[in-house]
Amino acid sequence: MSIQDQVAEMQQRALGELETASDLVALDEWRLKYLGKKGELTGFLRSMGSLPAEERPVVGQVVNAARKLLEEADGLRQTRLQAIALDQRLAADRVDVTLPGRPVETGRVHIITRTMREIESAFKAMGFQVAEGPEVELDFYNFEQLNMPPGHPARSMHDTFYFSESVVLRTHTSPNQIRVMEKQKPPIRVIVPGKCYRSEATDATHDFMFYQVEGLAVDRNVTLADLRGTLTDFARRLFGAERKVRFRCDYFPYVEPGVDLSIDCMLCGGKGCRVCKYSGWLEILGAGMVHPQVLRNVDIDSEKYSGFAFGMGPSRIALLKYGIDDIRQFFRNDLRFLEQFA
Ligand code: 2NM
Repeated sequence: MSIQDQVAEMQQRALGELETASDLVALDEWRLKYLGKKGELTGFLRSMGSLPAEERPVVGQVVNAARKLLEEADGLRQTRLQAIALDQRLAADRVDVTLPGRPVETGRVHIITRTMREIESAFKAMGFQVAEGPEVELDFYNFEQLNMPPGHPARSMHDTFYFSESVVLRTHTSPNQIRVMEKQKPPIRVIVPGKCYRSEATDATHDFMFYQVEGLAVDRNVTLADLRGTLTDFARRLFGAERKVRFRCDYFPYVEPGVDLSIDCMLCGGKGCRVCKYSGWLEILGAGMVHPQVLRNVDIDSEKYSGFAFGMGPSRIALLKYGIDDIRQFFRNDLRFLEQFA
């Protein structure tokens, strides 16, 4: 068979195979096989060396014509296959715009955070500022400065987490009040919110981590009447303007006298129910006149100045406000519980 016939045969075969190249990878293989550097067309050009010189131009022309034809066919096929590939990709990536959207959950502020903010707003409205301090605290601030020297019986009321003999997790936010009084001289009106820790067996009303909001007012001529007025106002801002209040004696080592404040139970109107344990009253905070020794400890002249202080647990406040029966619910992160207070 002449070379011309061989080229013609190859061209037929190549065009036939091109029709069956079903994707771009197959097309690449096809191109290598026929048009590549080691492909069949190049093979013909190489074999021309063995032809008589006068035949070479003729064969060269035939081979080049075949190359041109195959390259054109390749180009067309490539365009076609690219279009098919694009169609396939578009079909695979298609977005069904008629599908319903996935619901976006809105977050909400945790009920304890909300309660803290309500307490803070009530006191801010009365001219108090907010101060925060460390949760890892020195025994010196957590106890000693608060009239509880080593061995003081009141220390055992606080089941303290110790890092060392002198470093603890604060058992209340009072140490931060001491820090405020060290830095700032009267007049002082401040509240100190934050986390506290006690190494206790937990039950429905105790957790090993809890929040506190404490407050302090120190100035000339601050009296128990100021304490009563301020905290009565607070109780009514938070629990309703019609609340009755009741102050009774209580003991805290860093105040003298110490009191606690109860309000009439807003759930039963004072008649007695599960939440107020059938007493008609709900205790919401402890308070007292800052002990003169505590003032002297921070170099405030207890002859010139006096102050009242108070402390409360937002968990207990929220518990009473919403009739919840177990404070451990607050930090279980069970959304079914937390979502109730949207
Ligand atoms: C309470 C009850 C009564 C209190 C006192 C002080 C300080 F630093 F001024 F001495 N801080 N917090 C206090 C007083 C806290 O919580 C039930």
